Amino acid sequence: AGGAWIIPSVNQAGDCRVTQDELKALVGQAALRYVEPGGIVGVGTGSTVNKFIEALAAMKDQVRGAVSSSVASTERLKAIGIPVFDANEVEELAVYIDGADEIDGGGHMIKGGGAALTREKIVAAQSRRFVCIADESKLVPVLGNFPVPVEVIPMAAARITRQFAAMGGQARLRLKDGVPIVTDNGQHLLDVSGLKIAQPLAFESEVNQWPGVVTVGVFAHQKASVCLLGTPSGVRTLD
Ligand code: ABF
Repeated sequence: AGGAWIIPSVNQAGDCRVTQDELKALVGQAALRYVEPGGIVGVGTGSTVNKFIEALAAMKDQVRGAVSSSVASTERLKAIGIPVFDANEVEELAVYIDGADEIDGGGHMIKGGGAALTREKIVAAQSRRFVCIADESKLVPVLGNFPVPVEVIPMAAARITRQFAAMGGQARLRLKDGVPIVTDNGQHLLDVSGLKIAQPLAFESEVNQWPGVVTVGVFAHQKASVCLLGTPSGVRTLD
């Protein structure tokens, strides 16, 4: 389908360029049409989702609430007055809105750049429909250029690193100020570069069962049912 035309911003040089931020706002706004009035919406994490949350404020009285995938998104939802439910309080959600670090033509994604991959996958799993919102830079022919985030139990990190090395991947512990970051679930994160993931479903199933892996940031079992892609000529809907 086509999509709304946007007025590109014109900078001092007079050339009109659409910023990545404008593309994120475009798809954040476009996602509203997938939110069921009176329903509870599943909400992901990241800067594109933050644009969706900002847009959601305009229809907050039409939604019953949200199930959130991170402390960061919970804080933003509460700040605009949207009730946040625990995932256990809701059996099934009609829709889950979330971003991605990469998405391929089949709707498979790499996610976890925002360190929220575990709760994102949990909320995606309890949603009937996964609407991915992304700027066009995220669409790739094959997943893997973006290092794959993997949430791990700390004591298993070295062994999992060796297992990735055996398949040609270089796993690095995600650090902040030289210290391993700790996720909302109290675990560590590896970022694995050097992989080309042509079979996302097989890759996710294989890595999921390595002892110590909490979540692998390949969303193939929970792939996107539809992707709203922000482009300078409007929103492309891939489904
Ligand atoms: C989140 O959105 C993460 O899984 C993913 O890394 C991130 C993408 O962030 P952004 O929208 O800021 O590019 O769902």
